[in-house]
Amino acid sequence: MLIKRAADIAHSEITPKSTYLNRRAFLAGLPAAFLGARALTAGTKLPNVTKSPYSTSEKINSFNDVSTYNNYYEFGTDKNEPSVYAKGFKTSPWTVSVEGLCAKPRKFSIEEIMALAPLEERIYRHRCVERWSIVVPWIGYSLSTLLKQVEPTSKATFVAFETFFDRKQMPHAAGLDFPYVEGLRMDEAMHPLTLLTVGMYEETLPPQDGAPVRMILPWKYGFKSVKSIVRIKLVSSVPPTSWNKQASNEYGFYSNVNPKVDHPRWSQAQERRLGELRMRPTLLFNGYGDQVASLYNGMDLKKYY
Ligand SMILES: Nc1nc2c(c(=O)[nH]1)N[C@H]1C(S)=C(S)[C@@H](COP(=O)(O)O)O[C@H]1N2
Ligand SMILES: [Mo]
Repeated sequence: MLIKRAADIAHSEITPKSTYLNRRAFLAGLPAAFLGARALTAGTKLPNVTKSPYSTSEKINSFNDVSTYNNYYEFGTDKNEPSVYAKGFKTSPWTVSVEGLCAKPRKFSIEEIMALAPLEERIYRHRCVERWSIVVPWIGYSLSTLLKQVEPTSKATFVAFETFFDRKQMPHAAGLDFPYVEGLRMDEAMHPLTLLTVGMYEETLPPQDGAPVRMILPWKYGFKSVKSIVRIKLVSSVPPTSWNKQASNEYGFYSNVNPKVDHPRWSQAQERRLGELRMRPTLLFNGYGDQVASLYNGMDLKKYY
């Protein structure tokens, strides 16, 4: 059977339905595009995405690079496994609970998250601790927009993330304790570069890239950028993080990209862009130092790795 993607459907075919959806959207105060069930399946075109001044002008990797070479241990530990084993991952219905030290804790449906703020395309460099890097046009908005909704109290100094885990849907999960957890300091979480991500390449995220909602932190190693988030908790002390629990001498809490701090088993001074053969020099904070270095003023980055 041929299944049409939203972008392939002629306007004339959908007009009656869109009239109906517009009415529902008006009633709910949400953009119409997010109310149809089809809008939330993987690979659906996202409308009205604006360009961001935070984007790099470097050459973008192919969609194929970014969707077939993945780290997502819930769907297998080999880079090619998530694109195979995450097929059919159920991302609807989906809710994200935002809770903890805040005045207005609540659950957000994925539709509410998509409609909370204008979606921006942010072309970011992304660096994995295993020394590969990619350039991806992600789509989302700053995490601060979501956090402000729940009104964090002054006691909220860190943010803890928990991601989805279901052994039945993830029978190939291996190599870590699940669910995968991560954390940020509050000022890192509120930084405008910190992207709550719902899409890439003009579409909703494929499951292997973290559908329906993930983080992207371009100045940190890839493992901080958690996929398929279900809980965001405002807390008052450093939250546990999956890779630190696994090997604390290899993976610290901050995990800022730093060519001068080697991984105990290999140098971090160079990286290979997917699709290229040559090695490139790795930049401090992955090249985002102008924006983020001030977050770490006075900190010994060799100690706080
Ligand atoms: N839930 C979850 N999130 C995760 C991971 C994971 O195994 N599970 N791997 C991390 C690592 S190590 C990297 S490099 C990035 C990879 O994102 P990408 O596959 O979209 O490039 O996802 C991160 N987020
Ligand atoms: Mo990674």
